[in-house]
Amino acid sequence: MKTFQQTVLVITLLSSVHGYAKDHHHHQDKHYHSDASKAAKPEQAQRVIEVIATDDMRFQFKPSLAEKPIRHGEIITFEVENEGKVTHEFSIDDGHGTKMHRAMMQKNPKMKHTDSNTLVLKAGESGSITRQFTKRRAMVFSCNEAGHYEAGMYNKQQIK
Ligand SMILES: [Cu+2]
Repeated sequence: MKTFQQTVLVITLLSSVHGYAKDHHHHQDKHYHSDASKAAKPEQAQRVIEVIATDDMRFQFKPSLAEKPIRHGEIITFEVENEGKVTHEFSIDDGHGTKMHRAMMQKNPKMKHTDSNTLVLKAGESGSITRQFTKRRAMVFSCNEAGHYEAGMYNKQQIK
């Protein structure tokens, strides 16, 4: 009987630890971004890529990602300009991080971004972010304003 009670106690403890871990993970999802890139200072940047966001739901990269691919470890400043009449976002993450970010924005479209991997630009605004590409991973540059990603407002690049 004693053994049975001990077993029950152990199971109860294990399941509460598991429950805590799940809740904790869920809470973190709200601010989730992956470790695929990290914040860097503008003065550390090795080069600049200009990005233009437009209402036809496209980003234009200058130079283009195909022309000059981003390399593993590279530190890049993205100077982003919203030439459209609606708000656009420029967010850098891997596939999973981008998906989490989009799900969170669908739940709370008016959310304020404090993440260092995301710029939110109103019509005519410009801004910049500097990131280091720390993982050899498929990265996604995306706008997650409602419906924009679905309309094709993203670019992917495999970091080699
Ligand atoms: Cu957009």
